[in-house]
Amino acid sequence: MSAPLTLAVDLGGTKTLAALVADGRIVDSRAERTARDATAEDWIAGIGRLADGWHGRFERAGIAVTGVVAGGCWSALNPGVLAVPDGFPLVDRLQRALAVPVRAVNDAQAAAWGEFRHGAGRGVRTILFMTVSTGFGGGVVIDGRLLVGRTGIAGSLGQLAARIPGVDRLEDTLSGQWIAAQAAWLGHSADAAAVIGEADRGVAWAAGIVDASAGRLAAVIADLQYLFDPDRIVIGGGVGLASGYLKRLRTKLAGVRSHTPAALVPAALGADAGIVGAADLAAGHDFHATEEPELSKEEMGRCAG
Ligand code: BMX
Repeated sequence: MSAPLTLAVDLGGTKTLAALVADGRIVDSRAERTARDATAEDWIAGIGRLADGWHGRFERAGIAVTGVVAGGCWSALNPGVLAVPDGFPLVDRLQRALAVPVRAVNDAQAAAWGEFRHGAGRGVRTILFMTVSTGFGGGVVIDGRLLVGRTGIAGSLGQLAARIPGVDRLEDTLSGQWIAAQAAWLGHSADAAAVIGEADRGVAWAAGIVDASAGRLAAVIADLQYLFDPDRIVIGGGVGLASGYLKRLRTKLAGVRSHTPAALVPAALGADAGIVGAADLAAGHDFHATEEPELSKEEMGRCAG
């Protein structure tokens, strides 16, 4: 008997992926750019369109989103990554659009779970997943449990304090958006991928930017190692997975003070880590996972509409 299909969606600050997934395997997939200026209702309608043609083939859905999910409500931590309205009733809206049960989770948490179950974290107990993408996010699996947290923010590494005076978030000193903004500030119109490409070709201004980002990531990795002592650190995201970026990160890591470093590996599922994790979570495979956060009525009330 074939495994039941799950519709999985990964909605990030740049790209939205949708796929039919069976037991960690992608059966069919579609992608489009995230309409950054559209409304959340438009994003839901967009997911409905991506899933068009698959209706009747899946019996549940999992969605991984940039931002925090608590009690089925979705909000931005950093609206600059994606301007999610505060407390958007994500699960309710998507269940209505798709007519199947939906489970929603943060994108980096989903990717951490995907890598733990089907990717670079197989066979170990504790992993840290970090995505350097539009923003900078993270997910933690400790001793086989996905850490979601009381209010859903566990692993949100981008929101840690920046080490630069005048900058609030660590994310705003190393993310894909930061890389592109630095290039623009230096007079170059290039997205993060193009900046890494230039750095690979030995262009000094680009190498300086990528090295600064990788150096800041290396410093936080060294800190987190003391906190979690993970078996593996898995790097994902469009920026994190660029070979030139990983190479620079490894060089920077060699230069930071750390205890015996954990193995640093690229996400084995690549850009599909979030999709695979969201599908697995929707199928209820996180039998060890922290329960959905228990929120007070007041906190639940933040879910608008
Ligand atoms: C931001 C935050 C995280 C997210 C991370 C990576 C928002 C909208 N997002 O730190 O929740 O995990 O970016 O997101 O506040 P991505 O879109 O770059 O994949």
